[in-house]
Amino acid sequence: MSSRLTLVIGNKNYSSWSMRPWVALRAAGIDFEERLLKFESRDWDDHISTLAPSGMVPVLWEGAPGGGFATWDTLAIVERVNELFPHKGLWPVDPHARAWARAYCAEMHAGFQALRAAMPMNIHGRYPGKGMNPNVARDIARISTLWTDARTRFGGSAPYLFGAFSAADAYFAPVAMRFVTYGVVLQGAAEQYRRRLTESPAVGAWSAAALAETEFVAADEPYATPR
Ligand SMILES: N[C@@H](CCC(=O)N[C@@H](CS)C(=O)NCC(=O)O)C(=O)O
Repeated sequence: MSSRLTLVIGNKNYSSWSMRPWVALRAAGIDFEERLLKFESRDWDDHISTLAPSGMVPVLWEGAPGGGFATWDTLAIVERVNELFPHKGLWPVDPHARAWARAYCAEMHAGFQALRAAMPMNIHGRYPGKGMNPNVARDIARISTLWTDARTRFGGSAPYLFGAFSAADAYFAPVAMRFVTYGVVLQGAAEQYRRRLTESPAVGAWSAAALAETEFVAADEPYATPR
């Protein structure tokens, strides 16, 4: 693979979908450029149609952004990166762990709508107690079960869901950040894993950059005092 990679992303404070492949690439040690299009900006309006076939971020470009080869949608990006770099450990080596890791990503990709709607990712924000309702509590319980089951069955003495850091960890990183923002505390192995995930180098690098951002996007700030 010779073409350089560029990941088109949104604001690091808010864009949970952008965070997933960025963290997966970074944790795997794969070189890439980033092109950050801020939400509700002139840059977004001017370039989104060229840089993002679906009108949404993230998008992975091989070669020139806007002119090379595009893969959009996080699951497709993870699979494309895995094909380009099959030895970088995007998916676990063990076939059963790999099957579960894919199921975990698919469940995250398609599900947890209540949590995603009521507790949008906002790495800057601190809103303990906000957004909780019975459907959100059900989503959180399911996530806690998923994390505990993977750690128990496949984690071994290594720190992450399926041992070494995989796409499944990247997929749940925005959820872990939401738990910090909204003061959600899990129990036992799930809480330990949440802490390890938020402290992992790739998640830490994304979060530090998110904290350095100053933009306020009202659509992503349901609990802020209006400015
Ligand atoms: N299923 C898509 C979801 C992408 C998505 O919803 N991206 C949001 C940002 S996190 C976006 O681009 N929103 C802009 C818009 O809808 O105009 C994926 O997995 O990549």
